[in-house]
Amino acid sequence: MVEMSSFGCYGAELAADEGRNAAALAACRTLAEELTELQFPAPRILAFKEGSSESRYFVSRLIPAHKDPPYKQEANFHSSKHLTTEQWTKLKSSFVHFDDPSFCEWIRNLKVVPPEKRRSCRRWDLNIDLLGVIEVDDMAGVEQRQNKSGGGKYFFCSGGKKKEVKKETGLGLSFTKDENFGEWYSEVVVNGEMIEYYDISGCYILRPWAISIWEIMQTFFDAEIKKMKVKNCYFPLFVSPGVLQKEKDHIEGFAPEVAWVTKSGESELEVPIAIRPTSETVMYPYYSKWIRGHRDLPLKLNQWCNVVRWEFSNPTPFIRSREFLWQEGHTAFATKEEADTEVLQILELYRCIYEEFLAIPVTKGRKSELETFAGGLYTTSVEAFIPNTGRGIQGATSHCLGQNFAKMFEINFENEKGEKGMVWQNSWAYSTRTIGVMVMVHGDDKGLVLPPKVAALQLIVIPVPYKDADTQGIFDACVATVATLSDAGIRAEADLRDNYSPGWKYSNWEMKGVPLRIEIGPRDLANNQVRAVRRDNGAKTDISRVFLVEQVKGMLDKIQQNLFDVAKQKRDACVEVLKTWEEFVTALGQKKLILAPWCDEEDVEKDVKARTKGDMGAAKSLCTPFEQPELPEGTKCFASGKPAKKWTYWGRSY
Ligand code: 87F
Repeated sequence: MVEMSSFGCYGAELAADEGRNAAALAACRTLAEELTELQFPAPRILAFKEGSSESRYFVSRLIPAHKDPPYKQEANFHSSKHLTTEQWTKLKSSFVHFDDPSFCEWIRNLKVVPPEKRRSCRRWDLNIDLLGVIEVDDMAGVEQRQNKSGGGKYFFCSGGKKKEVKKETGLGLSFTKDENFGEWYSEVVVNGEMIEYYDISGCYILRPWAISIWEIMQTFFDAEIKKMKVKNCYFPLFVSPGVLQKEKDHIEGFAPEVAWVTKSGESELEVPIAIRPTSETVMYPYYSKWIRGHRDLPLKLNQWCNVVRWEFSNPTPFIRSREFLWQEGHTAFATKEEADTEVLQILELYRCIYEEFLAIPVTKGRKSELETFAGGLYTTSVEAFIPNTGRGIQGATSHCLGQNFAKMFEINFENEKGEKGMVWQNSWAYSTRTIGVMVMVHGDDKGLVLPPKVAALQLIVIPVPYKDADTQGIFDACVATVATLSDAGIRAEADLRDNYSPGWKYSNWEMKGVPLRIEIGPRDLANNQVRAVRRDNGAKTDISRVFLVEQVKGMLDKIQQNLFDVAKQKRDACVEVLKTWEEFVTALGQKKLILAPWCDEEDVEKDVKARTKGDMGAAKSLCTPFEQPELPEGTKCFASGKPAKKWTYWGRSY
């Protein structure tokens, strides 16, 4: 049989009636063809090798999309908006399941190009697309169709349909941010080496380039909360069902997202155990045990950990993944005042992470009743906005839980006077979502754009030796430049690889978003200078090596500031202040971030959601900003016509 170990594990899931793996593979390929032709989320497959990341990427991208019914695909993939009715009809009619035997038909017609033949031809000359590469030990299965036998690498091709050919180097993006934001994002996070797709939908490998950003934010935040006397701890990943369900309000709406372990090896667990989606119910039984008297308060704990939420809507790296990293802070106080104060202190740290580290403007505010964490008293958040999609995104939350959990978990204490009381609690978190927001806001058609404050590498030095140049002298200058900058605390490295051209290196580091590039060529060497090129705006400056450190520091600060300014300008340009329902509907259609006067009634928000329901998702309140514009007497709610109580941000959101 044809061995296709890269698909072996998907085989079961994708199996068709005949020739399980072959059919599954064929199904994948047919679908890839159809979907990519219609600009669907499947990447354009040139080739994938056994067990390669490409094959995993392909399957992990394709499976979730393919299993969605057409209306859902339509909603989830922006590109589908551009399809004509005809294309839609074609797509819908071609929407067949993997277990449809019609796929088997296709593999029979598939052109199998054996290794010898392929070596002698140039793929693009033949105008064929290479759909896959499989290693085979025994060609019995293929023999029937090709009358050919033998092992080796076989190439599956489909004819015709010429698409744009990407350079063999793998550099460059095939989608632009404006034309196809969703595909652009997926490509940027992979090509920028932030993530790798994984074969479990909604789970992603976070590569060092992403983790280094996370660590920089973590170092800042961890030091700040320690100043506030918060201590780190670690609670187990697993939750027993009884404890998880103790706070009913809290878990009710979330229950479908809780993942459970039901087996060990082949035997069923007597009692299944949940994987933490958040740790209130994990931690609070112990708060009850540890808090006895007022001297045990405040209790301020934080943990850096992963959580699992089995989401069903369109997964997106960093933004909506089934497992993510976060910090969760859980604090308990004797008084509400202390809790209130802390909610805002933490919110300010979140603003700082977004605005000062990630260079992303955010709005601080309070969530509506409908959006408040069930089981809590009130929720505050920092809200960001993605201009390209016209969607708001909750950046981080800081909740005052009031005494609800204290009641459930009996977290009581005795005050100085010997009176019994219940604690006041807060919980707060930010997650790896921050990184996704950063990519979406700053990235461009060349790839990632990292703000200097969070970039693992702030500066890359690239030697540019010409034919007869003093190559050694140039390399030495690069090494010396890195040493000088590193000594001054700048995160710098030289790219001295000799198997890549300077041009290739430029593109590579642009893709990875390094804020500043320094080029050193013969002319620079002669003039004791370097050439600096900014990633954010491409500006080039010659810098004397005498003033290197000051100049570079100045430039990095400017880049950081400019990224924030540009992002703020773009966001502000999307804000629409309006007062009527008609204006609201129009603005929503124009992907605006809406600021409108609202009566602040839960039923009215529900009504807004119901009235705006559609393929793109309903509109909802994002937050009521703490900074309120003046609300003139007699102003009416945009949605209900009742007297307005406050200005609130509205929009579609992630
Ligand atoms: C999903 C499944 C189960 C969100 C969930 O925001 C439970 C939950 O409780 C859940 N998704 N939430 C709300 C989390 C609230 C809160 N927890 C601590 C935070 C900050 C940190």
